[in-house]
Amino acid sequence: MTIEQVLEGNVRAAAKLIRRIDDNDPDVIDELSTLYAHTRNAYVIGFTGSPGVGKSTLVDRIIARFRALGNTVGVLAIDPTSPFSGGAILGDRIRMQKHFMDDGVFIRSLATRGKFGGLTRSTADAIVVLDAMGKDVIIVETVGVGQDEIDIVHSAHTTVLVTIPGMGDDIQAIKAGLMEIGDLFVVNKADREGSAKTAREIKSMLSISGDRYNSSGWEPPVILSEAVRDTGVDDVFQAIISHRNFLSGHGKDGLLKRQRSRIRSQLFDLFKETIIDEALSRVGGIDSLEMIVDDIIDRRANPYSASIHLKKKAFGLQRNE
Ligand SMILES: Nc1nc2c(ncn2[C@@H]2O[C@H](COP(=O)(O)OP(=O)(O)OP(=O)(O)O)[C@@H](O)[C@H]2O)c(=O)[nH]1
Ligand SMILES: [Mg+2]
Repeated sequence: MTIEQVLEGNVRAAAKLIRRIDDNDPDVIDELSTLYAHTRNAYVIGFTGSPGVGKSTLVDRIIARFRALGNTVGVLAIDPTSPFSGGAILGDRIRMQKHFMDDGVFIRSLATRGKFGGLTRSTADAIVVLDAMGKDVIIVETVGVGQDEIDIVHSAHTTVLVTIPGMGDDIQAIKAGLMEIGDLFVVNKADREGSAKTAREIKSMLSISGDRYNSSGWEPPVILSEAVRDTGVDDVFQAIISHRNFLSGHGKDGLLKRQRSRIRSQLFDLFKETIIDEALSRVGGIDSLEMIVDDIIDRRANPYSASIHLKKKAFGLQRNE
């Protein structure tokens, strides 16, 4: 029943399912298994960057452009830092209000901190829901420039890194690894001083570590924008479309690779979670782990032998032993 509704694009049914994903309801796997066959590989775009750089404002503008082309859009706002879910973040963090009345746009937020890499998992699950409900384009907004964000945007076809002038920390983060995942770089708030300099810095970093791009043939553009005034947003949109075209043409291998790596990491995460759940229950749950932690603190045990011991306890003995 619910599944049919989701497939018909019913907003309340989809919202309910995403809420259950966010709440870590283990039974949601049944629905997801059925929905998966109905996913059609919607185009997934990730927007990531430090708090307040203007991601939501930019996403809001990008939504309008996809809508003008007749595409339906799903948006997931991911917020691992917030203890609130749903309404609270929607109000505070998402500046996409003007799309709330539009049937073709569906906006939800996810705040799960989950169990083991839960946020990446629940993002992948929510993408399945939005895809199955028929959205053409799915936009994922993540706050931050750390490893979590890298993992999350791993599930995107096109990743947009947003920064602003004078954010030295961002530049360092980009240098340290985020560079690898950016398909386009946006220097937003270009009305502020130093935007051209920031763009130059990013470009020069890109040219230094250009190997990856030269081999794929895609050169990540660096674009200046002023999202509040809708300036430069056409360029951002065009760059997204160019990257999409690149992936379906020239970069087809790249697209297949991304798809593979996305499915691989999703499968790996799920498998890991199943195994850990099973193993934990066999060794007496999280409480018995805590007891071992006490032993390790007191040096009555060490994490190396303890983990091997746990493994043996969970899986080591054959049934007939
Ligand atoms: N001066 C200036 N302000 C901007 C620009 N774009 C967005 N802002 C403002 O920056 C603030 C933060 O914008 P958001 O779009 O909420 O930024 P965000 O990155 O989504 O923020 P979080 O989701 O909280 O991380 C808002 O007050 C926007 O109006 C811009 O181009 N120039
Ligand atoms: Mg935001």
